[in-house]
Amino acid sequence: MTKQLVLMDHDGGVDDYLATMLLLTMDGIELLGVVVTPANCYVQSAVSATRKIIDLMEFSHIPVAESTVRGINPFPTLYRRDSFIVDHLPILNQRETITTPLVAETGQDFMIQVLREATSPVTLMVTGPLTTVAVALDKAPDIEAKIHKIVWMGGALNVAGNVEKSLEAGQDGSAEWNVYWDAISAARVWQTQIEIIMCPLDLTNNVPVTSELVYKMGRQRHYPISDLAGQCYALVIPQDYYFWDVLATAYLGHPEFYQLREWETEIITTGLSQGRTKVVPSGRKIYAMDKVDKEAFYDYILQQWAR
Ligand SMILES: [Ca+2]
Repeated sequence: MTKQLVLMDHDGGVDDYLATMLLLTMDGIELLGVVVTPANCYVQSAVSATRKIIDLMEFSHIPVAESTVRGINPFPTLYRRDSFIVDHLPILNQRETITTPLVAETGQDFMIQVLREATSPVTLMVTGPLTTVAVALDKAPDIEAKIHKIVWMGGALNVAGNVEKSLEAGQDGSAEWNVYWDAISAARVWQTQIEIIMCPLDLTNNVPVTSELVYKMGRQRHYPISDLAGQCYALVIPQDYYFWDVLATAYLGHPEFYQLREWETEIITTGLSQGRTKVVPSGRKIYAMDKVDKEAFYDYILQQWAR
């Protein structure tokens, strides 16, 4: 069986590390590298934590690259500091040195290089804003042909966004954070012919991180990866936390757990709805993950992290 080529682009939130940890357990995937987009994190910490996780999981040949793109609306500091905490977790600091390479090029240049050199089209697994992808496409339009599809956690189609409604900030509450950070770049990707399969808040709102599940991760205590996953979720369980990036990423391992639905959409880039993924007639066709077999998903992640 030939493996599915994947390049991951995450933005350093707690959920992003867990998505990376899940991707690394998938047998049918060949992970070509991990790009860190400086959005829901402090990027030095996020790059460091990512490399330590890859070391811990014994895949230290997989390169990590730091994207230097910029967004428009910064993520809240409260979320971004999680990257600093994760980078300090004891289980990630049992070794003095990091083996997983940090490439010299920027994340956007690394993305171009990986796609150009790939022997067949590559799936982009994006769990943060689409800015690095958009910048890479602007710099090297030829790479579009090398992108098999984009699987993306982002957007809110027929539910409210997760950016708080605020007159002061000029936001009506319809935007999802990964779009809102840089809606112009999301709109840029929307202009391509690339197949987009998104995991919107419409679905993730139904898949919470529950205490019961975090306790179950703890009971798999002989497995360091399950222990790390439980520690990461323990950090964020006081917030209303959902399987965002992890739910999107699990699609690569088990697409049959999901039902997709096609929508016609546009990205709103200005005004009070800046960052909204709006359903409009004759808009850009995308697939959204519409339903998921929750029990199968919960069982899957517990099983994959039992190592
Ligand atoms: Ca993320």
